[in-house]
Amino acid sequence: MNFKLESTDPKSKARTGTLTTAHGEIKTPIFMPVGTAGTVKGLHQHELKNDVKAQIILGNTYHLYLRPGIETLEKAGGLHKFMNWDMPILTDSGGYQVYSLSGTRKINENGVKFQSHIDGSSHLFTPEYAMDIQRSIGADLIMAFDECTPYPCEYNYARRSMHMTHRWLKRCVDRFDSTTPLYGYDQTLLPIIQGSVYKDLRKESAETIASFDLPANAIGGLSVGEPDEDLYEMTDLVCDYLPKEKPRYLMGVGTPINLLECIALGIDMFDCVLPTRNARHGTIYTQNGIMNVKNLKWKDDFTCLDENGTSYVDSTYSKSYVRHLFTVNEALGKQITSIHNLAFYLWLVGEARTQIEAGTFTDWKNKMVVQLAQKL
Ligand code: PRF
Repeated sequence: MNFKLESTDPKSKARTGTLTTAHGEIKTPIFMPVGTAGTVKGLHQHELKNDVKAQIILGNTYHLYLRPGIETLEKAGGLHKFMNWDMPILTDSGGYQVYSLSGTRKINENGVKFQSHIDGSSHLFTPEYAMDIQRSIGADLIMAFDECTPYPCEYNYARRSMHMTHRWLKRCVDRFDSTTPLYGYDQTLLPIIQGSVYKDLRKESAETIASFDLPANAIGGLSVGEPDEDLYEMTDLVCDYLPKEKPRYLMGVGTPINLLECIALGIDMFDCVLPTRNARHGTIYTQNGIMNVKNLKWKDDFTCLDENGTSYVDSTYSKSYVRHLFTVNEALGKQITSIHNLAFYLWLVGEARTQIEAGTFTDWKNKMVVQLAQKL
């Protein structure tokens, strides 16, 4: 992996760059659609590529390990081949899904023992095993095994957990360095900063993670229920301790407004289930605000779904028709809104990039943030 910083905004810490992986280039800032179980729910790979204009997608170790399982993934020749996606992939380590999905789980220094949310079977993830599984999946970018603390979180728990995440990182690096990729192309390991909403812990974690000198850095433990002010304050704080010439990935963030504010703080990469999850519930994001397509208000509105939309679904289908599809619970409704929301997120980060390059990002961002907060 290689990252080239290209331009910086004069009035904020926003930047643009190009990240090069074995499966192609990623122009930053970028949003990564979430494809948990080897699919971005409801979308064909060709729609992701041509309509959404995704440059990289995310997969989850936890889900792929449970189903189809690492044996099948290895036989397929890795996740890229299995799902027929030849562009970059990043996998999360399971260090988050285990906490948010599995029922009973036991965390200790060795790792996390958990029960599958599918059949209740028992499993153990250790930092070493999380590396081995991600070698089998074969993503271009893979994540260290961490503990994402909940919110709120007591100071002493957050401190102890953060130190364990740092020790786990050392074990991840050792395992990663002593193994080789299975499919003939390079993989890159990203470490994760924790520390909850405590400034001294965030500073210590950012300094520790930076000292590992890996090619890119990630920020975890945010967007877990804390106020937006805390999200921005912690993001701003840790970015000051991270090297400028390496990409920064803010995990699990967020709303369109969160993306713009965090781009302004120096973040290069994002992922979040919001655009796809909300799409399936009929909520779409537009430049003029948030809209619930199920609302009675749209019953006989035959204007196109989004007049400023960048994807073909926006001009092809009317608000009335999409509302109808949700009313009768047809799958096409969710597919249309999912394509719309992802295309909107990719447009948003692409436009942010254009504005940063033009030196006009901050004024544009401030205007967009007001528009995005409206309800249609
Ligand atoms: N750790 C990991 N994955 C994550 C997070 C984290 O802290 C978050 C935080 N919102 C999202 N995804 N491994």
